[in-house]
Amino acid sequence: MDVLEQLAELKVRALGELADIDDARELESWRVCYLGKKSRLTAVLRNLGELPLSEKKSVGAGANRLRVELESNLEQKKRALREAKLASSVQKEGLDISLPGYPFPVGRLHPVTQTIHKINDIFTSMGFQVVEGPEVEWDYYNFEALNIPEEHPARDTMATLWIDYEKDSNQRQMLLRTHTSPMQIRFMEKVRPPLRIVVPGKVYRYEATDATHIPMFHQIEGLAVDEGITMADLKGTLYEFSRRFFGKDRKVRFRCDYFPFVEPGVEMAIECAVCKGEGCRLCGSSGWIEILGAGMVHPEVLRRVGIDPEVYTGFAFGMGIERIPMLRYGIDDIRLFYSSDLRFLRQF
Ligand code: 2U9
Repeated sequence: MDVLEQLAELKVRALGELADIDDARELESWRVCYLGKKSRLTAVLRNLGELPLSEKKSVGAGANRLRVELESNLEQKKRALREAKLASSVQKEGLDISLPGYPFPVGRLHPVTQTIHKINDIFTSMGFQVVEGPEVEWDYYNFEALNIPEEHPARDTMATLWIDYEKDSNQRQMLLRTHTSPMQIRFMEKVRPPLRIVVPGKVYRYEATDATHIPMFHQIEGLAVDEGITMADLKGTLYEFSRRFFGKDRKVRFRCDYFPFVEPGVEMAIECAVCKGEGCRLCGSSGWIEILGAGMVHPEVLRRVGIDPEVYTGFAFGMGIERIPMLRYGIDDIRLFYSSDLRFLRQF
C-alpha cells in the first residue's frame, strides 16, 4: 500500500471513530492519536524529505489536506460536545440560560481606610513618607524610649494589653502597642535626619467597649526631624493639613497640652462645623473640636536614639482616625465601624 492509500485509510478510520465520541476525554485521546506528535500523520509530514521527488508533492499535499480536515472536524466535535453539555444541564438542573447573570459584587474601602489614605496623600504631598510598624511591641519602644518610665502616670492613661511572653535577655516586656509612636523610635534608630514620616495603623487599649471606646482603633502620627525645625513648622504644617482636609475656611486653634514625649506640647482644635463656633451639642458648647495632639520632640527622646538635640529639633503629632469620619458624618457609635454591617459600610 503506498502512502496516499495509507492516508485515505487513516481518514476513514479517524472520522469513523470521531463520529462515535461523546465526551471531552475521549476526544483528547482521539486528537493525540491522529494529530499528536507521535501520530502516523505527523510522521508522514516529518518524513516527506525521504520520499522520491515524484511522490513528495502529492503525498505532501494529501497529508496537509488530511491534517486540515481532521482539525476542522475536531473543532466541530468540540463545539457539538459543549452544546450538548449545556443542553443537558439545562434539562437536568433546570438551568435557564436566558436569565440575566448574577450581579458581580463591587467592594469598596472601609471608611477608616479611606480616611487614612486621604491623610497619607496630604502629608506625602508635603514631603512625608508613609511607614508602618509592628503591632506587637516591646515595652521599651512603646514607653521607655518615649520618656514614659515604669512608674510614670502617663502609663495609666494608656491601659495596656500585655503579652504573656518570656522576657528577652534585656528583661523587656511585650505588649500590643498603645500608640503608633514606637515606630518613630524604630525609624530614628535606623535613619538619620532630615526625616519626615507619617505612621498610620492599629493601636490597642485595655478598655471596656461602649459607644466611644473599643479595644482596637486607628491612629496616624507624624514626625519631622531636621536642623532648625521650630514650632512655626509644626503650626504651618498642621494648618495646611487642616485647610486641605477640613476646608480652607475652618478656623484652627492651638492650646498648650502635655505629652511626655514632646516639649512643649499642644492640642489642635478646629472650629465646629455644626454651630460655626457658636457652641452646640456636638462640640460640647465650646465651639471647638479637638482633632490632634502635637509638640516639639522632647530632647531626651532624640538623645536616646542617638540624635544630638543641640543640632537637630523636630515636631510630632498624633490623631485618632475613627473620630474624624465620626465627626464628619455625625456617627455616634464607634462600634458601627467594626460590626461588619453592610447597610452601614455601604454609605461611604
Ligand atoms: C516620637 C515623638 C513624639 C506623637 C504625638 C500626640 C501628641 C497625641 C493622641 C491623639 C489622640 C493619640 O489617638 S490619640 O489617643 N496623640 O496627642 N501624639 S504628640 O508624638 C511623638 C511620637 C513619637 C518619637
